[in-house]
Amino acid sequence: MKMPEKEKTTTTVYTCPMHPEIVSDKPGKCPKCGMNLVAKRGNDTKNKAAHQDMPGMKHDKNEGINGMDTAGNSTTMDNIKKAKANLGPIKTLPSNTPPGTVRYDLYVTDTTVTYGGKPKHAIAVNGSIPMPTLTFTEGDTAEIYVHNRLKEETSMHWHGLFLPNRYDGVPNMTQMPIKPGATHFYKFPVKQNGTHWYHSHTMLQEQIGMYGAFIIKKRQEWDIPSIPLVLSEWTNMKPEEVQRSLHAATDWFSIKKGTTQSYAEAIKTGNFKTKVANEWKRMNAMDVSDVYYDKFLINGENQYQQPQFKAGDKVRLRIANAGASSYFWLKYAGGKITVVATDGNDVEPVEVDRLIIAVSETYDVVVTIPENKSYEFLVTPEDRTKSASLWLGNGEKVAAGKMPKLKYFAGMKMMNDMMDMNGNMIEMKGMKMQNQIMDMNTVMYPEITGLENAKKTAKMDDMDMNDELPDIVTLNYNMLRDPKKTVLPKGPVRELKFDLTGNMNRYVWTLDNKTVSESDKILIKKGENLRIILYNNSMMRHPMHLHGHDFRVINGQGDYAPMKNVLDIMPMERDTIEFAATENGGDWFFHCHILYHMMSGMGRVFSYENSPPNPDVPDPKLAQRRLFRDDRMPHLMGRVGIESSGSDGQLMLAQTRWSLNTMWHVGTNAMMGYESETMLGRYIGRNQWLFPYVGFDYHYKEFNPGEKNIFGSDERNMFGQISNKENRKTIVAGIAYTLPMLIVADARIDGNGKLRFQLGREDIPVSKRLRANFMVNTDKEYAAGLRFILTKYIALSTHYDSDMGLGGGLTFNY
Ligand SMILES: [Cu+2]
Repeated sequence: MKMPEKEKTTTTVYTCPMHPEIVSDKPGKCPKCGMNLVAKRGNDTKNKAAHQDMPGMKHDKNEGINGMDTAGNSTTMDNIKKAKANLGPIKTLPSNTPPGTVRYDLYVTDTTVTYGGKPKHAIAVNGSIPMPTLTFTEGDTAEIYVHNRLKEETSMHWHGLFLPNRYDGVPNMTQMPIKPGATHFYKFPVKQNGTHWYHSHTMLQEQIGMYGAFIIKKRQEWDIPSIPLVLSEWTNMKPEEVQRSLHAATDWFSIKKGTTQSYAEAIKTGNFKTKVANEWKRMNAMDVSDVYYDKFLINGENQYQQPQFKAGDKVRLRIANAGASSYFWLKYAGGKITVVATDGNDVEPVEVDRLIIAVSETYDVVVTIPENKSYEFLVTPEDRTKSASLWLGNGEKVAAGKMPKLKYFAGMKMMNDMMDMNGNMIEMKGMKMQNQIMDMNTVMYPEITGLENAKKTAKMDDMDMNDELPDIVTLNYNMLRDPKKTVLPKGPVRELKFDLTGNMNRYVWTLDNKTVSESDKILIKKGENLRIILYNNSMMRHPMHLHGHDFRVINGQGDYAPMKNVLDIMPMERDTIEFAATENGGDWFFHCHILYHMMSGMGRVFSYENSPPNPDVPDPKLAQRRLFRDDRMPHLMGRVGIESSGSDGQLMLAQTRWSLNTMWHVGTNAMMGYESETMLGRYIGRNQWLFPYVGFDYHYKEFNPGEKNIFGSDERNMFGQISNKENRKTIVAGIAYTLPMLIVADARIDGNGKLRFQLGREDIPVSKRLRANFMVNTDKEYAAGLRFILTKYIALSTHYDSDMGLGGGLTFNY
């Protein structure tokens, strides 16, 4: 292939985005993770192709891999210059009403919606989902009456607003819950401007309709049309059931999404080794999001039309991600997206092809309608299962192009490499993972790394990959620059560090492995500056939100670091934020805004020292007890098999650390035996692999002298002790430990001094819907079974058990 002229003057080396120490003079695969190497040119290059140096790092190309936190500046400044020129001068108009009191009455009622094709319960405010857009102008005073017409408690939080603590709307923290039938009054001066939003902070109400836009216009505002866009998701499942299912580690959501990542799928795509390595590190299949949703919505509609625009019109979209757990990709069919604000704070305009909006973030963007056609503004959840669209303009439809499916096994391969055997994320040496600069998910994006199909990949390796790949500019936090200096006022600086931690399998999400109820409030002083360093040592990204304050996101923009109130932090990233403690007191929540992460305890409370008492929290002790209930809540789960040979099953009541578990095997006759074991135990450590327990074992089995199994007679166990299976009623104590390959080893001793050692594994993902399990122990018992999952709750099952023999039937899963 003839090389283009520009190529001859530059030196090209190939390196792995995940392993910068791997450098090669020709394209190929990384020996460490198998990822395609990407081209990285020498420093002299200024050609366009160099944009493609590293997926997700395009704006830092000139500086190579190291020091990229400060590097992208010149590229960002170029982008800002271009974006400003393209935006042109935008006329502003003064507000025609003087500052005054603006009153809203919000009536919260139960309602029924059919977003997911079936009538389901939801909550509306003034009959509307999303809740009505509340509009103010800077300098106004907000007076909002929330009338609770539900049969349950509620609350209202004004997300991103600076306000007196008692009006922040966190139940059992800044106020008591609004009782059914009661009205609560919120009043605060509107000191900011920009795009904000509001939502219920009570239980899971935010998932089923309690979210809306909160728009504050400047007194001198841009004279272009502006549309608030509230993004959300809908599931036909009750949110309480979603939450319980996540804790029960159901894989129903991945079956629905087609992301089981089973052994059959691994073998078929040549990823068997990857799958084994993944389970060896005790990981379950990973996804970028946890919940399956039936519909995605823009202002309550899947296809939202705004036909009034003509060629040349500019539109400001005020976008709030009100999804409970979905990040969204934003793409536009009519050209570049110009980002002008985030979380209600202006930024210098930058032009991008796409951006991801984290849960609870807001972005203001300006788009142009190029011709008299209808242009798609496409909203795609990060897992790319479905989408929602806004259509701007009238006429022939111009689609933005669906985003291709994620390459899950590529993601799994990367995760394997990033995770050590102790379940810690390995920090990349010499590589600053921060501010979304290097999107670690890039390995899963076919539009950047090429298709998963092996033939096509091989073909691409022969060519200059850079010319093949699309030049996609993706927004990251390093490109956000405040138009004014944002340095904090002088004051003492206190540094706090948090690791973001989690346990996917048990769905426990924490900071430093502690939930809100397991940790103390963090006392802060008015006048001091807080610098918070966050390290994401979990496998998911988390949108961390601070109530009542904006923070600086320390990026490459120096004194002009952007102000935000939500920080999206990707796995392995280490990000720094800082804020001035300027409030008059109170408790301010700092938490992950993924609703199900927050409810499991992922947060902390910042509390001003010597705060005046909050008149809306007359009994702080009671309030705290109720607040702590949220993440201490136990969840019930179970599995009951009804098969031809009898019944076996398990019921479990578990919370963050404790689990009460009862299991049984009941044969159809006494020769098969009846057994039940009840255990109470505590999960130890961040990974919760260790589980000491105490319990009670009842075993009755008629002794049959002729009976033998593959280990011989079960009259004695493998330690030579006489089995007491005929009639065993005894206390037990033991320790279970999760081994590589997710095999659980269990050693116990019973009240009669009998020892038992057991190995077993549940839920081996054989194929998309087929699960296998096995168990073997030193009492010469063994079992193996298969389940074919039909619905979330029902599976066809068969199993062989050394006591009960072969059986088949149904297994109910709860
Ligand atoms: Cu989270």
